[in-house]
Amino acid sequence: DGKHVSMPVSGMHCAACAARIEKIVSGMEGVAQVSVNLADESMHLAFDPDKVDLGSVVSRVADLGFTATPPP
Ligand code: 9UX
Repeated sequence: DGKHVSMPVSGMHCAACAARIEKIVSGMEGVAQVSVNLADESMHLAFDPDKVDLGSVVSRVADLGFTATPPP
């Protein structure tokens, strides 16, 4: 059983930005599903908290040049 979370993502300027994030994050262990919305500047994530933590996701997104802000 997994968790779902939505969070803001800043720094995206075109659809390819969103696609890059989806491609990389969806390949991470423990991530079941990821959907990035360019217009909303948001990301929805389904994940297994036993296999991946949100900090790792945020870090990978940062490596791509974007800022994801998880809920506190
Ligand atoms: Mo679009 Mo995003 O040309 O880094 S891929 S702005």
